[in-house]
Amino acid sequence: MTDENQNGPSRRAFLTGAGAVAAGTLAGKASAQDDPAIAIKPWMQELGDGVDVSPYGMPSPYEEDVKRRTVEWLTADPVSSINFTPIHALDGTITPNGICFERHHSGVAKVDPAEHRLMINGLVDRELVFTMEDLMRFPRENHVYFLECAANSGMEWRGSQLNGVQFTHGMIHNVQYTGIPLRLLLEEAGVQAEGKWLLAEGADAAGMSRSIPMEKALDDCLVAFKMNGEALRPEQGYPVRLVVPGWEGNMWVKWLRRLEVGDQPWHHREETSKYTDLLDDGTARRFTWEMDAKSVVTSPSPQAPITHGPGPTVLTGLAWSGRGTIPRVDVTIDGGITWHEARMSGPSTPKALHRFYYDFEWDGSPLLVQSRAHDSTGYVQPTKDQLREMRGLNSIYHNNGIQTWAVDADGKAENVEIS
Ligand SMILES: Nc1nc2c(c(=O)[nH]1)N[C@H]1C(S)=C(S)[C@@H](COP(=O)(O)O)O[C@H]1N2
Ligand SMILES: [Mo]
Repeated sequence: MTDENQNGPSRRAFLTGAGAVAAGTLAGKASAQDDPAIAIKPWMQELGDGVDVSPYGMPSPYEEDVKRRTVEWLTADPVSSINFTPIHALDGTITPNGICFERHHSGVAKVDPAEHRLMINGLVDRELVFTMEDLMRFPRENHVYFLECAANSGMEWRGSQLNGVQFTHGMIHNVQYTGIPLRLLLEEAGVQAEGKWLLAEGADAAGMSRSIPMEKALDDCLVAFKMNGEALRPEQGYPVRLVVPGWEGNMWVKWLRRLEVGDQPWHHREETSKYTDLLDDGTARRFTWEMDAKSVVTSPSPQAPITHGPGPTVLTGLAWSGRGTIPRVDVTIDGGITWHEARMSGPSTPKALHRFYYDFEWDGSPLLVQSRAHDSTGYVQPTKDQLREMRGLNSIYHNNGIQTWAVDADGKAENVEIS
């Protein structure tokens, strides 16, 4: 095939329409003269690596920037810290295992699955201890769910602060879990009539624990051992973690070792001193488990500027709700003067990430980009001002306010606040 056949004007005109050519809005080059890179390249003239050079494959070295990142000043020590998913660089809805954000209270526990046990005790007919092999004999299910730390966007509560969607919204991941309905394990133990609460406890040195109401435990929680088809990563709780769909990430206990049935909540650290919201009147919101609907534009954004100049431009982002699906996302590029309904693409399943696109002709003028999610309960994502009106200025957790990116005429984007 000649260059003419691949990139010739006639084929271009066929693909994009004569009108588009006349308007000068092509997203490609007209001919080989315009782009010498079409020439033969070294990799076309030599053999590549054989199979098995990397028995467990890694991304292309050209993608090395697509990685988890932390913010040094956020925490005093990396064993009780957090990093962020590079959502600015991802597409679709599934988060690859190696770049799911991590949040640990005492580092990544090094659990030997052969020695690991899961115990059920408390108000049950039979206290039970399961090996991993025992767990594998229960019927299992597959579900895709997002996990969002309640502190996601927490640093943005009082105003725009961190310049990148990875840092403002990257305490989130969305993977397919394989796990056992928690209900089946509880039925095996026989929950007694007074058993209204469940304490889930981890096998890490922090022994992190949370109280979960029994209705939720019997509803859609999973005891999961696989993510995206392979074993959980150590960072995500290998060999077994609790999945609490739609609810704040803190409850998704990793390295799960104990489930205690009780008649009331335990009021442990993570549900008193942490993961509560101090209101202006001095009282605190507690047990705010469900993650409210939220969305964000991932590109353009500070780490994903527009580099191609004016013309056809793809705006994209993520939306989610702890209460169901996201039937609709609105997008504005003029700071909310006009809104456009985004195009949803990909599976729309409850309590999972949704992907949206808005394809537009950028005229090269500065933009104020925002997105606004509507969930299947009719709830609409609030502005940051509306949130602050309801909850005051002391909050950190549960910031689901609308995010704004200011894009300048060069396509560079910055974190700003306009409402
Ligand atoms: N055992 C244990 N479970 C835990 C934690 C922990 O430190 N120890 N951190 C919690 C918090 S605060 C969050 S947000 C999620 C993070 O899950 P991830 O590391 O898979 O992103 O795990 C939760 N489960
Ligand atoms: Mo968290």
